Amino acid sequence: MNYHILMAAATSIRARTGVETHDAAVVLGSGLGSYASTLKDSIEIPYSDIAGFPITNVVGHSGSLFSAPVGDRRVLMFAGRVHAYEGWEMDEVVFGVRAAVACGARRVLLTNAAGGVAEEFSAGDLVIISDHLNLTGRNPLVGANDDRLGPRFPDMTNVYSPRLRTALANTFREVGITPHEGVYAWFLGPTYETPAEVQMAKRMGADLVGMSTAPEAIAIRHMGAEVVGISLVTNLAAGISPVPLSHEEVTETAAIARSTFTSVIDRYLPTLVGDSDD
Ligand code: 8IG
Repeated sequence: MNYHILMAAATSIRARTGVETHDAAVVLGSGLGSYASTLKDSIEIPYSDIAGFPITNVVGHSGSLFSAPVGDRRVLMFAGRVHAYEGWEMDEVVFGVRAAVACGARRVLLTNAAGGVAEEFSAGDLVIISDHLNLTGRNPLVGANDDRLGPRFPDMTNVYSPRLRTALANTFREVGITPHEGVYAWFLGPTYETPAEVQMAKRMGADLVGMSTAPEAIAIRHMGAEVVGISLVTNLAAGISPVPLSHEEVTETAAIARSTFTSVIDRYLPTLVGDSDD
């Protein structure tokens, strides 16, 4: 990671927003990016205006960073993320969240669309990520460690903050939905898994399968900020589902789940920015 490019990105974000410190950040997953446009008094910065930022081009992934007030605090929201399966290097995949932490974000909510592996999950469920399995053999911290960002060998015991997960489960109950939790297995993609791979992941402890989130969680924890994650189960994983998987199914389910997702995020943002505790 080039430290100076990262600091230049943080400087661009500060300059474009006129906000010295953002308290938290949210990454919006596939089909969930439209949440950003519901933010009041937000400032939109196209990724192309941020120094060093990797630019997206995939259908269903727009590419802007939003800055918005939440009470007396500020949140950064990413509508569109870059994935390893598009050919981006690990440093590029985690660039945005690292820039957010460099802007002061102490807590980051990572959201994604994922395949459901656990028997109890149905398409449309929102699931709190309890932990992850990195099945890709890739890691954003490979290479020389920059001690200004974090330690060489970061502890991964509680990647997904127990405190933030408990608060998120309470938010789920408040909006009337079951607070499911699950382990997210990160696959490289872009193929969905074979049924045998889904069974492998399940036996290894996976409840969800997806192509994002874990590298960002690693990079954020490396920098010492807190992480919390939500998966929207947009499809049952291959072999769990009786029908073949399609990107259309994913976008349709995301559209149906959008209002519940919106209620959860609306209610959770004050906790995320730390309005209630510090
Ligand atoms: I949406 O079934 C979505 N993303 N790896 N497997 C993987 N990623 C996904 C899936 C899935 N569904």
